[in-house]
Amino acid sequence: MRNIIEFDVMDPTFQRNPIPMYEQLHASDAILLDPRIDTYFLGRHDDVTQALRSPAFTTAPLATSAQPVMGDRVLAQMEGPEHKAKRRLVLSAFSGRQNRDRHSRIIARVTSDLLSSPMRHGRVDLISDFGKTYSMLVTLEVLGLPTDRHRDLIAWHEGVASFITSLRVTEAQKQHSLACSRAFIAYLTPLTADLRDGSPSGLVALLCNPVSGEGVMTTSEIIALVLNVILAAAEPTDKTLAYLFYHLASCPVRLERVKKDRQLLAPAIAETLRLNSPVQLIPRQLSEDVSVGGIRLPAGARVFCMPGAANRDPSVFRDPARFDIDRRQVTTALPGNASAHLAFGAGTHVCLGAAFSQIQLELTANILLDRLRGLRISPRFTFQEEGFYTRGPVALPLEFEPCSTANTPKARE
Ligand code: 2IO
Repeated sequence: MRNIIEFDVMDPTFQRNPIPMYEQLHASDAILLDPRIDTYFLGRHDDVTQALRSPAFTTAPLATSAQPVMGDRVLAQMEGPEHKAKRRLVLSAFSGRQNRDRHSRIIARVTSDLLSSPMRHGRVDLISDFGKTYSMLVTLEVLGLPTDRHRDLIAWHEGVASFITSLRVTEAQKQHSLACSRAFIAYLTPLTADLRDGSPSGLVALLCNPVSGEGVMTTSEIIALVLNVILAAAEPTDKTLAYLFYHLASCPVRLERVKKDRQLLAPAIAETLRLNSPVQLIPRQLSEDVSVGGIRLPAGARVFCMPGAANRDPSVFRDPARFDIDRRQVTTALPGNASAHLAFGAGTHVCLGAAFSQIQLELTANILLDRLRGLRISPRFTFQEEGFYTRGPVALPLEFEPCSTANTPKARE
């Protein structure tokens, strides 16, 4: 019998570690309800799949949680032909041989450049010394935007992202996020205007100069789409990379295995995304009464899908808390290998950057594994995570053999 468990999503114990609550949800086949914010939380794999695939679960909440800081609607808010056309346009900048080659060159160069200083010192914090800058630089270059202001953009990104990913914001936080959003938009606006009649490579140029009859977009539509892609590409990337290296470096046998057989990187990334989904919440709102596992949720109800919980559903993933690169088989008819995870969502709004992120993470992880000899997590470090909407390691200090000149093709400082 399915039931409803009431909980407090703001409870610090839950936010520090949501996994016991996920386990409780699975043990009793429950749906969670936070009566304080009148919102249901789905964490079973089949419930989350149903919600993400059903048009009755609309993306209306984004109008208040994202649009104010994006300046216009994001892709996830669109439906029908408009969604199809714009999604296809953005996707076209990420697919095809030429784009992939260009992206790979960018990713390899940014990774090498950012490694040159850590290589000399034999240490790097994968979040603060590498990941945050790396994810912003790769995103900007792929989009075809200049990188000289990347430090400002990282700060504005944080302000904008915190608005979207906070379940409750104080007035001061809101004002800060809105100020970051204004600064970001003011920075992007003249850049896109300049690109309107040029044709350098990258998504931004493509959005500014649509070739087909898919309609010319207004400036605020273009900026919101660009911001959407910047956020979606930058926010989860450093987190996933750090989780991946945590899972590798914390287990020397596993690290050696992956170093020797790089084919294992793809399943290691999938397993990382399953076990430590960087996006833990996906908001929806019901356009009509819907039954989820026999429980009737009323029209208008707000719902959060919890991919991080669905990815630990024991009816799909055997021994779900275990990091298992060889994960293949299942306990039910569902596929159950790590790629059955819902970290990229599902349905029409499934992450359009999923394939790009796979290439990005694999390429960068390969370079890190090649260059960082004797890789280990710094002793005395205690692993901690933060965030509940987007979640990631607070830090990941790594140590390795310093290397003065070899393998540092371009020392840039
Ligand atoms: C930017 C949470 C970083 C998306 C979002 C308002 C829309 C959408 C997502 C992901 C990741 C972000 N939502 N990407 O969950 O584009």
